[in-house]
Amino acid sequence: MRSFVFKIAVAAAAVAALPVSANAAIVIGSVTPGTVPYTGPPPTYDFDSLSAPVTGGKVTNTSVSGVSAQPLGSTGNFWTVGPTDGATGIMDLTSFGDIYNVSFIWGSVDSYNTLEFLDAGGGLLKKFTGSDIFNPANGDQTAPDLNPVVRFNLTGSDVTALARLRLTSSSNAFETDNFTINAVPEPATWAMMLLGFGLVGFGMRRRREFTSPSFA
Ligand SMILES: [Ca+2]
Ligand SMILES: [Ca+2]
Repeated sequence: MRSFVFKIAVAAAAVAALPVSANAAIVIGSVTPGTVPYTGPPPTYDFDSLSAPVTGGKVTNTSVSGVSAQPLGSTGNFWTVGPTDGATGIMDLTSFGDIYNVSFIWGSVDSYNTLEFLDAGGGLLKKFTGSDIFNPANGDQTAPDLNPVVRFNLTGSDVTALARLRLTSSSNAFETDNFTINAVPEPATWAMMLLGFGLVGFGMRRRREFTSPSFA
């Protein structure tokens, strides 16, 4: 019995030591200055050959002075949201099931750009503004720091709950391209899941042994 408790304690400590939290959270994983050409993760949606399930805003390949600018590193079409092109843009992610991270080029980051992660009922899971990405978020159209590839990491129940992204911008504009939606767990997440399955299996084996009726 002592060794059983000891094994559970060792396994629990190992789970606690892993870097991935089981708590629901959506956090900024990385903000990588933009490059020309683009060197971020392979896009799921580039608004060109890989069309995106978006409504609102405008998909265009043309920068318009005072309205929207193609993000640094973006090619072909990009997606822009703002008062002129449509101030609310929605990307539907319900076809993915679980989502472990989302990244995209956030072009000419402005303090008045807002990104919201929503669940299937429209409930807010997490909200970020341009000022969370870079300060000052002054909308510079050529500075790599203000046209970064931003990656958001999801953990816990948020992995399953995320259903759509909502982009809003109270002034022109919130420009984006090259969205990558990752539905495959990271290696560290896999390790934790496998350890979890192992613990459950171990517990079930022990319970069977302890509850077996004895007629001896
Ligand atoms: Ca594009
Ligand atoms: Ca902008």
